[in-house]
Amino acid sequence: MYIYFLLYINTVSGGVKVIMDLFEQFLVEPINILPKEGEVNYYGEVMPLEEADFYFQALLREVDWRCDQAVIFGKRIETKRKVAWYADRPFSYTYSNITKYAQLWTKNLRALKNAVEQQTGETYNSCLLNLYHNGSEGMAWHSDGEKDLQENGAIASLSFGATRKFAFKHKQSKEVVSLDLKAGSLLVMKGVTQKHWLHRLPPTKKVSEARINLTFRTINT
Ligand SMILES: O=C(O)CCC(=O)C(=O)O
Ligand SMILES: [Mn+2]
Repeated sequence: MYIYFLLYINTVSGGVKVIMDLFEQFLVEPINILPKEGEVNYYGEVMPLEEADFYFQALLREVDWRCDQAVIFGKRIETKRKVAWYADRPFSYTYSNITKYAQLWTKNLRALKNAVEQQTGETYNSCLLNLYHNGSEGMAWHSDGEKDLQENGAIASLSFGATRKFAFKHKQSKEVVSLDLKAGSLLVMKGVTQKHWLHRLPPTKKVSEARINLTFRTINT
């Protein structure tokens, strides 16, 4: 697989240092981008751009996209970002205090799930999908520690569409590690990552195109 990315570390003083600048190099093994207390394995782009474009268009068209709802300080809010949830069975899943029911895999989602399972050597029974219409939509700092999720289970993140920056922040030291996620790239968070690190998709004025992200997860059943 080919990788093409920049990895930045924000020093505690706020300075940004480029620690890696790899262009189109063959990546035999994924690399763990976290310096400590967790594992975030970056696989780079795992499919050709034409295939990533095909899935972006297909998912845009066929997924049952809905506004996300969350209850924050007792108030129900709706996000501009759209979400969907697909799984092996119509599991219920509680996320931001709202219970949702999964739909069954489409042919394309099942193909992507199988490919990601092969690539990562893990299995997943569900997928949370996010559609960001442009750079004004993002996701705030959080960790994926909902009680319905398998503890320390692998979460595989596959991206399509616009390139967006994705960042991790250590809960104690506040150290930040970030990278650009391009169309067709795969990243896997596992082990104690969610205990020690937050992650976010920062909003940006620089991006006007849409992005779709799929996170394959294992829900306790
Ligand atoms: O859009 C992304 O890359 C990440 C989404 C995410 O963190 C989540 O759905 O929990
Ligand atoms: Mn997340």
